[in-house]
Amino acid sequence: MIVDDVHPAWLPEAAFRAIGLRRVRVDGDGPLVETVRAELVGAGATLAEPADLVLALTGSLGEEGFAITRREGVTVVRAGGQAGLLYGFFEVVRMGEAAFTGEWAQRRYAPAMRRRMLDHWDNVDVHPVMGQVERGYAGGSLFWHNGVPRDLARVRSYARLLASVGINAVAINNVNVHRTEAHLLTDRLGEVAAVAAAMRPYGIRVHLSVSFAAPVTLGGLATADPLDGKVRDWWAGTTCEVYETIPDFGGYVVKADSEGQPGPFGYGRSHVDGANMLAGALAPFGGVVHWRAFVYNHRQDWRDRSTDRARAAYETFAPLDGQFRDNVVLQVKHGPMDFQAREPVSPVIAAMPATSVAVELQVTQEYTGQQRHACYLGPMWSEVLRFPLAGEADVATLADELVGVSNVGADPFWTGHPLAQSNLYAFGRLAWDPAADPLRILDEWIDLTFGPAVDRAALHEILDDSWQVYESYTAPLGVGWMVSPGHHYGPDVDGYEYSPWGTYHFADRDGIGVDRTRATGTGFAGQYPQPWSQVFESLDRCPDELLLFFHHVPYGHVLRSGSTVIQHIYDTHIAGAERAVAMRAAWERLAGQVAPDLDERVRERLDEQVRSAAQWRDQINTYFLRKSGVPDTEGRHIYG
Ligand code: BDP
Repeated sequence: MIVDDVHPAWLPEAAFRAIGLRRVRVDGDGPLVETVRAELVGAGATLAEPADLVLALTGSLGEEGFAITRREGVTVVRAGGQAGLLYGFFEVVRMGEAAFTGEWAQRRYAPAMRRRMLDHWDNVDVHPVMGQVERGYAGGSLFWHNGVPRDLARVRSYARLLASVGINAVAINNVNVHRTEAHLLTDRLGEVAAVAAAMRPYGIRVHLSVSFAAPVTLGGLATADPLDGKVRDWWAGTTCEVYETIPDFGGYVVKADSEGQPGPFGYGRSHVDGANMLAGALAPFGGVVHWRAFVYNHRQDWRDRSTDRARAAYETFAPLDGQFRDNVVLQVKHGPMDFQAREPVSPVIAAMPATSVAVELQVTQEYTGQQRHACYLGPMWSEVLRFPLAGEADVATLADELVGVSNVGADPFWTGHPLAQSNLYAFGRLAWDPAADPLRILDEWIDLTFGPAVDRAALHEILDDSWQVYESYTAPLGVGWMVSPGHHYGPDVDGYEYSPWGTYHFADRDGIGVDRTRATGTGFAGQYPQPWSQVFESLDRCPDELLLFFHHVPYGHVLRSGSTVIQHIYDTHIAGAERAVAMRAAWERLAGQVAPDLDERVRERLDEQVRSAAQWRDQINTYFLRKSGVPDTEGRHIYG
């Protein structure tokens, strides 16, 4: 076990107590099997007979699957591959004493998604605007400090945490590839190799974000045109060197033609041309390219239906289905806009049946309180993954992979807000099993992190519906945005209203919302398969929580809940801010049950959440009182 100065997260020594008391046997060889042996010894277990716990490489359970059974007083974990054995070991950790109690028939486990990946938006240098980690709320980068690599002990501990929840891939640098970071592909490749070496014992493959313009900026060529022979040769040669240095390198992540990043459009080529060219360079080595679908015009004005940002990804990619090489994975954000607290599921996920699709979630809380607000995202992700987007097929079935933007940094608690560790945990667990109940996952996390004696009810009271609480005091009914431009923290109702980013609420004195219907609006609703196209199109059938995403309505419009839009805004914002106060009070009940430094950190964050929620309430309610002129039916004081 690795001991360093950071919080052990969900793997404190106590979590290994049951295993530490046992005699164990490990059958099999290989580097990950060695990791399992080292873990067992580190936990205090003895490698001796007769064993209480046997972990064996055998059978045909796939590379990552495993089975656990207990008969005649012996717990047996069987796995087909080394990674499966490692995951089986961590399952025994999660089970605790229950793994060694009673007798039970075989239980089989296998991941639903073949790749369960975290993307870091880390920079090597401290970027003048975005800082060390773009949208990072957990201190500096895990990998670099002031432009140079950090000590890798931390990275190894991180890999261990990730493996314990089944994550098997990490992209280590920002999708916006700045000048210094571009060099990770070539002359700074040694730094990538060092990170890969630290993560390898835990079965995690390292991927790299690359710039589409690299042949020009790094290779000195005159063009990065994907159909140019010299460009193709450059990528082939460069990729070959990458694999000579890192034989198990995962592949490239590419943000192209998006928010200022270069891409194939710059050369009059399509995204198939661009992605397939990189895929061709990676294919001989078994690598993949994660090609992001986050492509839209961020310098637009709202002229007509064609400029709706929500439509952009589908318009660019749906016509290309079936044309990508096998080792291209189209990486699609879960919603059509950009990680708002509430969005409909992206229709692109159903539009690419002949393409590998990764659904991208944002574990880092850019738009959900920036790890200053407690906001457990498991329920949101579960809703996304279980959404029956195409007939019987839900999003988890349509997706081949799950990718999350990491919320981890150099912070001693890993995630800034210690309770945000639950999001990292839930991401891994849901990627493994998207049908898992997010509140059970939370319970598991509480148990491992805080031990069985903690006041679980208090933690559940704070976290269970914290996503809905956050939603209730921020932008209403799916309309999104209303955050301060640039850093995206705190309210600014019109901050993005008159800007070129395609992010509007269209509130005026009569009503609010974006008309995305086919009948009178942008037509975005028409990108969905049935029945969703009709459901979203219909004012009566559209779910309340997405109403303003799809419709522009008067303030007096009556929701399915029976309330009017304006009254809903007042009620939810007042109730949401009250809930933030109640969350803080619930934490008080944990006094003395958690470590003082963690307690202090959480208190400081909850104070800020209470302040910020009140600010949101006051600004949103005042804004809509002034715009609409409609008073609160309860006669409550609305600030301003
Ligand atoms: C947005 C972030 C921006 C990222 C972008 C992306 O504000 O910093 O670069 O997503 O996903 O949410 O590429």
